[in-house]
Amino acid sequence: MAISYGLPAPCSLLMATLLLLIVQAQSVTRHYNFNVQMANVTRLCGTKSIVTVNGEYPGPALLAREGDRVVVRVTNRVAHNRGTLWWHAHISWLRATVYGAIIILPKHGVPYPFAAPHKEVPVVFGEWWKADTEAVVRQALRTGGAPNISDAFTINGLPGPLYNCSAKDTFKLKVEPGKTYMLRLVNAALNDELFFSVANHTLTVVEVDAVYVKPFTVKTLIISPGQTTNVLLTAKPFHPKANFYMSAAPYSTIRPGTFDNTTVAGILEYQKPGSPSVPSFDKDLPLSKPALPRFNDTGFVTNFTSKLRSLATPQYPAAVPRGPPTKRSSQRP
Ligand SMILES: [Cu+2]
Repeated sequence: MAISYGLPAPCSLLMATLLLLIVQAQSVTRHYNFNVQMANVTRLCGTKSIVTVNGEYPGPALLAREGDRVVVRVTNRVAHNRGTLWWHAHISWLRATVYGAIIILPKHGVPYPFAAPHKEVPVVFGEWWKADTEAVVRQALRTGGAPNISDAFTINGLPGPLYNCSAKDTFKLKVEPGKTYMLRLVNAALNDELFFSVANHTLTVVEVDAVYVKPFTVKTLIISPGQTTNVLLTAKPFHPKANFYMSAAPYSTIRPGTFDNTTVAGILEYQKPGSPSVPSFDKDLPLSKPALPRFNDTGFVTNFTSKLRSLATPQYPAAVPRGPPTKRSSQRP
């Protein structure tokens, strides 16, 4: 330690201890209050209301010293804070493993604009590399080439039975006959748009990116990385004496081999009547697999996205401009 150089030994020890104490005392907890709120801001001779933190634009800087503890208390004061969102890391490729759902229920006493589901289940899609993802991205930066594609997709962190050495890591959704479940789908994959389907069942899309949509029913849906989609899945009225794959595979218009063209599967299983607590998974039952679209089925994707409509009810109005656009709003910069 440079500062104690040349001091007698006991003194140097004392100095070191003192220094340590000072360093410890200097490692502090810093508290920040972030109020997410609307504020009027005037730029280019025009005033508009924007979302800000503490009314500041840009928002306040978070300052800390390495080793400090930072506590940020975020209070959201803007309207429409409801739905499925997700959080994730944003440094390098940490997002490959550092992510999770954010679920914001409606206020107490405010119903969904559809019949309340029996249960709600987060279903988060991800990607898994056998290699260290930091090494994957480092290599891509060094060579200037595309990063190595992932080895598997995951459902709630589990690649499922279609990959080597993975059968025990399978997401299982257990349902009761006749009940409706809301799956809160999140695509947390780094790079891939995904088709998703549950064999022999339909999915009713009710919310996309935390906004209610006019419900529509499909056998397969498409979800982009970063997107969320809530779907209702109604179980068959009687035990179907079968298990069903819930599968996801990528949509891509680029050359095969340049993206992870594998399929992740979870298993939808029915609770045996009268024995709800018994672990019911019966692997001897027949297993149905959904037919997913071809990886480059752009027609499917176009057809799916054309079905997205706002709810447009009195409670959830759609702010659609009426009449032709004014000269100003149609101006291009
Ligand atoms: Cu992000």
